Amino acid sequence: NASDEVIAFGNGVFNDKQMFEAQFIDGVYGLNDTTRGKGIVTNDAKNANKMVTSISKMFTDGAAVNAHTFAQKTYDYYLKTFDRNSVDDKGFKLVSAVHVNNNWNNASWNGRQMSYGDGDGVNYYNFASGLDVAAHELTHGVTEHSANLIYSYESGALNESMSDIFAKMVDRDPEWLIGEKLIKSGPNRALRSMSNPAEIIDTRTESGYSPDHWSKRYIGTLDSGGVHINSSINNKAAYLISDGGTHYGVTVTGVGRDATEQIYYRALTKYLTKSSNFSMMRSAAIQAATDLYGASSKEVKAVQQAYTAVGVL
Ligand code: ASN
Ligand code: ZN
Repeated sequence: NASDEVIAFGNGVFNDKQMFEAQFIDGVYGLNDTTRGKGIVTNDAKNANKMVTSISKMFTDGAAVNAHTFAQKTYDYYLKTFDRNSVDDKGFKLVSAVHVNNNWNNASWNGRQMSYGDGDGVNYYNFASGLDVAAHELTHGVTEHSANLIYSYESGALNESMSDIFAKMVDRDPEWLIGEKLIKSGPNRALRSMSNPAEIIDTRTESGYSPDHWSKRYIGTLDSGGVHINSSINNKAAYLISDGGTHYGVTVTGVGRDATEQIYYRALTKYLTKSSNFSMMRSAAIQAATDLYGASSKEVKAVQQAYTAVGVL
Protein backbone atom coordinates (compact mmCIF):
# COMPACT_ATOMS: atom_id res chain seq x y z
CA ASN A 1 0.00 0.00 0.00
CA ALA A 2 1.61 3.20 -1.23
CA SER A 3 0.12 5.20 1.64
CA ASP A 4 2.46 3.35 4.00
CA GLU A 5 5.42 4.75 2.10
CA VAL A 6 7.88 6.79 4.18
CA ILE A 7 11.23 8.48 3.77
CA ALA A 8 13.86 6.55 5.70
CA PHE A 9 17.57 7.07 6.30
CA GLY A 10 20.80 5.22 6.70
CA ASN A 11 24.51 5.23 6.11
CA GLY A 12 26.05 3.19 3.33
CA VAL A 13 29.10 0.95 3.50
CA PHE A 14 31.45 3.94 3.45
CA ASN A 15 29.27 5.98 5.82
CA ASP A 16 27.71 7.81 2.88
CA LYS A 17 24.44 9.38 4.07
CA GLN A 18 21.42 8.15 2.12
CA MET A 19 17.70 8.99 2.15
CA PHE A 20 15.25 6.66 0.46
CA GLU A 21 11.67 5.50 0.11
CA ALA A 22 10.79 2.58 2.37
CA GLN A 23 7.57 1.12 3.73
CA PHE A 24 6.07 1.15 7.22
CA ILE A 25 3.97 -1.93 7.72
CA ASP A 26 2.95 -3.92 10.80
CA GLY A 27 5.05 -1.72 13.04
CA VAL A 28 8.37 -2.07 11.20
CA TYR A 29 10.10 -0.25 8.38
CA GLY A 30 11.10 -2.31 5.33
CA LEU A 31 13.23 -1.69 2.23
CA ASN A 32 10.29 -1.72 -0.14
CA ASP A 33 9.91 1.30 -2.42
CA THR A 34 6.47 1.21 -4.03
CA THR A 35 6.88 4.60 -5.72
CA ARG A 36 9.00 3.39 -8.67
CA GLY A 37 7.67 1.02 -11.33
CA LYS A 38 6.35 -2.23 -9.82
CA GLY A 39 8.61 -1.65 -6.82
CA ILE A 40 12.19 -1.76 -5.56
CA VAL A 41 12.89 -4.28 -2.80
CA THR A 42 16.08 -5.16 -0.94
CA ASN A 43 16.47 -8.52 0.80
CA ASP A 44 19.00 -10.07 3.17
CA ALA A 45 20.48 -13.37 1.98
CA LYS A 46 21.74 -14.01 5.52
CA ASN A 47 18.21 -13.75 6.93
CA ALA A 48 16.32 -16.29 4.81
CA ASN A 49 16.28 -13.75 1.97
CA LYS A 50 13.62 -11.76 3.78
CA MET A 51 13.18 -8.06 3.20
CA VAL A 52 15.60 -5.91 5.19
CA THR A 53 13.70 -4.28 8.04
CA SER A 54 14.37 -1.80 10.81
CA ILE A 55 12.49 -0.80 13.95
CA SER A 56 13.37 2.86 13.31
CA LYS A 57 13.58 4.99 10.19
CA MET A 58 17.38 4.76 10.50
CA PHE A 59 18.58 1.60 8.73
CA THR A 60 21.94 0.28 9.95
CA ASP A 61 22.83 -2.31 7.27
CA GLY A 62 25.18 -0.30 5.02
CA ALA A 63 25.16 -2.84 2.18
CA ALA A 64 21.36 -2.90 2.18
CA VAL A 65 21.17 0.91 2.27
CA ASN A 66 23.53 1.12 -0.71
CA ALA A 67 21.86 -1.64 -2.75
CA HIS A 68 18.45 -0.04 -2.21
CA THR A 69 19.44 3.55 -2.98
CA PHE A 70 21.63 2.60 -5.94
CA ALA A 71 18.81 0.59 -7.52
CA GLN A 72 16.62 3.69 -7.05
CA LYS A 73 19.24 5.99 -8.59
CA THR A 74 19.69 3.68 -11.58
CA TYR A 75 15.91 3.38 -12.04
CA ASP A 76 15.67 7.19 -11.98
CA TYR A 77 18.50 7.53 -14.51
CA TYR A 78 16.80 5.25 -17.07
CA LEU A 79 13.42 6.94 -16.55
CA LYS A 80 14.75 10.50 -16.82
CA THR A 81 17.30 9.94 -19.59
CA PHE A 82 15.44 7.52 -21.85
CA ASP A 83 11.87 7.48 -20.50
CA ARG A 84 12.47 3.79 -19.75
CA ASN A 85 10.39 2.34 -16.91
CA SER A 86 12.80 -0.21 -15.34
CA VAL A 87 14.72 -2.93 -17.18
CA ASP A 88 11.80 -4.11 -19.30
CA ASP A 89 10.21 -0.65 -19.73
CA LYS A 90 7.13 -2.12 -18.04
CA GLY A 91 8.11 -1.38 -14.46
CA PHE A 92 9.91 -4.70 -13.76
CA LYS A 93 10.24 -5.05 -9.98
CA LEU A 94 13.85 -4.48 -8.96
CA VAL A 95 14.90 -6.94 -6.29
CA SER A 96 18.35 -6.90 -4.72
CA ALA A 97 19.87 -9.41 -2.30
CA VAL A 98 22.79 -8.40 -0.09
CA HIS A 99 25.26 -10.55 1.91
CA VAL A 100 25.07 -13.26 -0.75
CA ASN A 101 27.41 -16.25 -0.27
CA ASN A 102 30.42 -15.92 2.06
CA ASN A 103 33.03 -13.23 1.42
CA TRP A 104 31.89 -13.28 -2.20
CA ASN A 105 33.97 -11.01 -4.43
CA ASN A 106 31.29 -10.28 -7.00
CA ALA A 107 27.82 -9.07 -7.85
CA SER A 108 25.42 -10.43 -10.45
CA TRP A 109 22.18 -10.18 -12.37
CA ASN A 110 20.47 -13.54 -12.94
CA GLY A 111 17.55 -12.42 -15.08
CA ARG A 112 15.31 -11.94 -12.05
CA GLN A 113 17.30 -10.02 -9.45
CA MET A 114 20.62 -8.51 -8.39
CA SER A 115 22.94 -10.14 -5.87
CA TYR A 116 25.82 -8.58 -3.98
CA GLY A 117 28.67 -10.24 -2.09
CA ASP A 118 30.26 -8.75 1.01
CA GLY A 119 33.75 -9.00 -0.48
CA ASP A 120 36.59 -10.79 1.31
CA GLY A 121 37.59 -7.70 3.28
CA VAL A 122 41.19 -8.27 2.16
CA ASN A 123 41.29 -7.42 -1.53
CA TYR A 124 37.73 -6.15 -1.89
CA TYR A 125 35.19 -4.14 0.07
CA ASN A 126 31.46 -4.86 -0.06
CA PHE A 127 30.23 -5.07 -3.67
CA ALA A 128 27.03 -3.21 -2.77
CA SER A 129 29.11 -0.09 -2.04
CA GLY A 130 29.48 1.08 -5.63
CA LEU A 131 26.76 2.88 -7.58
CA ASP A 132 28.53 1.77 -10.76
CA VAL A 133 28.24 -1.89 -9.71
CA ALA A 134 24.47 -1.61 -9.25
CA ALA A 135 24.08 0.28 -12.53
CA HIS A 136 26.27 -2.33 -14.29
CA GLU A 137 24.19 -5.25 -13.02
CA LEU A 138 20.86 -3.55 -13.68
CA THR A 139 21.97 -2.69 -17.21
CA HIS A 140 22.38 -6.45 -17.83
CA GLY A 141 18.61 -6.48 -17.33
CA VAL A 142 18.11 -3.67 -19.85
CA THR A 143 20.29 -5.52 -22.38
CA GLU A 144 18.42 -8.78 -21.75
CA HIS A 145 15.15 -7.01 -22.52
CA SER A 146 16.48 -5.28 -25.66
CA ALA A 147 19.35 -6.52 -27.88
CA ASN A 148 19.74 -9.59 -25.65
CA LEU A 149 23.42 -9.93 -26.63
CA ILE A 150 24.58 -13.55 -26.19
CA TYR A 151 26.92 -13.70 -23.19
CA SER A 152 30.04 -15.11 -24.85
CA TYR A 153 32.80 -13.97 -27.21
CA GLU A 154 32.17 -10.72 -29.11
CA SER A 155 28.47 -10.31 -28.40
CA GLY A 156 29.22 -11.07 -24.75
CA ALA A 157 31.96 -8.44 -24.66
CA LEU A 158 29.45 -5.94 -26.06
CA ASN A 159 26.94 -7.03 -23.41
CA GLU A 160 29.57 -6.38 -20.73
CA SER A 161 30.59 -3.08 -22.32
CA MET A 162 26.99 -1.81 -22.33
CA SER A 163 26.87 -2.48 -18.59
CA ASP A 164 30.14 -0.58 -18.06
CA ILE A 165 29.11 2.32 -20.34
CA PHE A 166 25.79 2.93 -18.58
CA ALA A 167 27.42 2.37 -15.17
CA LYS A 168 29.63 5.38 -15.90
CA MET A 169 26.73 7.36 -17.35
CA VAL A 170 24.77 6.82 -14.14
CA ASP A 171 27.60 7.90 -11.82
CA ARG A 172 29.25 10.40 -14.21
CA ASP A 173 32.69 9.37 -12.89
CA PRO A 174 35.20 11.74 -14.54
CA GLU A 175 37.88 9.01 -14.41
CA TRP A 176 35.76 6.35 -16.13
CA LEU A 177 36.94 3.61 -13.76
CA ILE A 178 34.80 0.53 -13.09
CA GLY A 179 34.49 -0.73 -9.51
CA GLU A 180 37.13 1.65 -8.18
CA LYS A 181 35.40 1.87 -4.80
CA LEU A 182 35.59 -1.89 -4.27
CA ILE A 183 39.34 -2.20 -4.33
CA LYS A 184 40.94 -2.59 -0.90
CA SER A 185 44.33 -3.87 -2.07
CA GLY A 186 45.93 -5.44 -5.13
CA PRO A 187 47.81 -4.38 -8.25
CA ASN A 188 44.95 -2.41 -9.84
CA ARG A 189 43.05 0.67 -8.69
CA ALA A 190 39.82 -0.53 -10.35
CA LEU A 191 38.34 -3.63 -11.96
CA ARG A 192 38.50 -1.94 -15.36
CA SER A 193 39.39 1.44 -16.84
CA MET A 194 37.36 2.78 -19.74
CA SER A 195 39.62 5.80 -20.26
CA ASN A 196 42.83 3.77 -20.29
CA PRO A 197 42.18 0.01 -20.33
CA ALA A 198 45.91 -0.69 -20.68
CA GLU A 199 46.57 0.60 -17.15
CA ILE A 200 44.79 -2.49 -15.77
CA ILE A 201 46.95 -5.58 -15.29
CA ASP A 202 45.19 -8.68 -16.65
CA THR A 203 47.29 -11.83 -16.71
CA ARG A 204 44.82 -13.57 -19.02
CA THR A 205 45.93 -11.53 -22.03
CA GLU A 206 49.11 -11.81 -24.09
CA SER A 207 50.22 -8.27 -23.24
CA GLY A 208 49.41 -8.73 -19.56
CA TYR A 209 47.05 -5.72 -19.66
CA SER A 210 43.44 -5.11 -20.66
CA PRO A 211 43.11 -4.59 -24.44
CA ASP A 212 42.59 -1.09 -25.79
CA HIS A 213 42.62 -2.03 -29.50
CA TRP A 214 41.06 -4.70 -31.70
CA SER A 215 44.52 -6.07 -32.57
CA LYS A 216 45.05 -6.84 -28.85
CA ARG A 217 41.78 -8.69 -28.39
CA TYR A 218 41.76 -11.88 -26.29
CA ILE A 219 40.90 -14.95 -28.34
CA GLY A 220 40.92 -17.64 -25.63
CA THR A 221 38.06 -19.39 -23.90
CA LEU A 222 38.46 -18.05 -20.35
CA ASP A 223 35.75 -15.70 -19.06
CA SER A 224 33.20 -16.98 -21.62
CA GLY A 225 35.52 -15.94 -24.41
CA GLY A 226 36.81 -12.80 -22.73
CA VAL A 227 33.54 -10.99 -22.08
CA HIS A 228 35.08 -8.91 -19.25
CA ILE A 229 38.36 -8.58 -21.20
CA ASN A 230 37.40 -7.51 -24.72
CA SER A 231 34.67 -5.27 -23.32
CA SER A 232 37.53 -2.81 -22.77
CA ILE A 233 37.91 -2.30 -26.54
CA ASN A 234 34.34 -1.05 -26.87
CA ASN A 235 34.63 0.78 -23.53
CA LYS A 236 37.55 2.76 -24.90
CA ALA A 237 35.55 3.66 -28.02
CA ALA A 238 32.68 4.95 -25.86
CA TYR A 239 35.09 6.96 -23.73
CA LEU A 240 36.65 8.51 -26.85
CA ILE A 241 33.24 9.43 -28.31
CA SER A 242 32.42 11.26 -25.09
CA ASP A 243 35.68 12.80 -23.98
CA GLY A 244 37.80 12.66 -27.13
CA GLY A 245 41.54 12.11 -27.36
CA THR A 246 44.25 10.72 -29.60
CA HIS A 247 44.62 6.94 -29.52
CA TYR A 248 47.18 5.07 -31.64
CA GLY A 249 47.54 8.21 -33.77
CA VAL A 250 43.80 8.67 -34.43
CA THR A 251 42.28 11.85 -33.00
CA VAL A 252 38.67 11.89 -31.82
CA THR A 253 36.81 15.10 -31.03
CA GLY A 254 34.57 14.22 -28.11
CA VAL A 255 30.86 15.10 -28.08
CA GLY A 256 30.17 14.64 -24.36
CA ARG A 257 28.25 12.17 -22.24
CA ASP A 258 24.75 13.41 -23.06
CA ALA A 259 25.14 12.60 -26.76
CA THR A 260 27.14 9.44 -26.10
CA GLU A 261 24.52 7.87 -23.83
CA GLN A 262 21.78 8.61 -26.36
CA ILE A 263 23.81 7.00 -29.15
CA TYR A 264 24.51 3.81 -27.17
CA TYR A 265 20.96 3.54 -25.85
CA ARG A 266 19.52 3.83 -29.35
CA ALA A 267 22.06 1.35 -30.72
CA LEU A 268 21.30 -1.12 -27.91
CA THR A 269 17.53 -0.90 -28.09
CA LYS A 270 17.03 -0.43 -31.84
CA TYR A 271 19.91 -1.88 -33.86
CA LEU A 272 22.00 -4.45 -31.99
CA THR A 273 20.82 -8.06 -31.98
CA LYS A 274 21.76 -11.06 -29.89
CA SER A 275 24.64 -12.07 -32.17
CA SER A 276 26.06 -8.61 -32.98
CA ASN A 277 29.85 -8.36 -33.18
CA PHE A 278 32.17 -5.36 -32.80
CA SER A 279 31.93 -4.35 -36.44
CA MET A 280 28.13 -4.37 -36.18
CA MET A 281 28.44 -2.28 -33.01
CA ARG A 282 30.30 0.35 -35.04
CA SER A 283 27.55 0.34 -37.69
CA ALA A 284 24.78 0.43 -35.07
CA ALA A 285 26.36 3.41 -33.31
CA ILE A 286 26.83 5.27 -36.60
CA GLN A 287 23.18 4.60 -37.52
CA ALA A 288 21.99 5.70 -34.09
CA ALA A 289 24.05 8.91 -34.27
CA THR A 290 22.77 9.55 -37.80
CA ASP A 291 19.14 9.19 -36.63
CA LEU A 292 19.70 11.50 -33.68
CA TYR A 293 22.04 14.16 -35.07
CA GLY A 294 22.20 13.81 -38.87
CA ALA A 295 24.62 12.12 -41.25
CA SER A 296 27.10 15.01 -41.37
CA SER A 297 26.99 15.71 -37.62
CA LYS A 298 30.01 15.94 -35.33
CA GLU A 299 28.48 13.04 -33.39
CA VAL A 300 28.61 10.68 -36.39
CA LYS A 301 32.18 11.81 -37.02
CA ALA A 302 33.12 11.10 -33.39
CA VAL A 303 31.69 7.57 -33.59
CA GLN A 304 33.60 6.85 -36.80
CA GLN A 305 36.85 8.27 -35.43
CA ALA A 306 36.51 6.41 -32.12
CA TYR A 307 35.93 2.99 -33.66
CA THR A 308 38.75 3.58 -36.14
CA ALA A 309 41.00 4.50 -33.16
CA VAL A 310 40.32 1.12 -31.49
CA GLY A 311 40.76 -0.77 -34.76
CA VAL A 312 37.11 -1.68 -35.35
CA LEU A 313 36.07 -1.02 -38.94
N1 ASN B 1 29.75 -9.01 -11.87
C1 ASN B 1 29.85 -9.83 -13.03
C2 ASN B 1 29.13 -9.18 -14.17
O1 ASN B 1 28.15 -8.51 -14.00
C3 ASN B 1 29.28 -11.16 -12.77
C4 ASN B 1 29.66 -12.06 -13.86
O2 ASN B 1 30.79 -12.42 -14.01
N2 ASN B 1 28.70 -12.42 -14.69
O3 ASN B 1 29.53 -9.34 -15.28
ZN1 ZN C 1 28.59 -7.71 -16.14
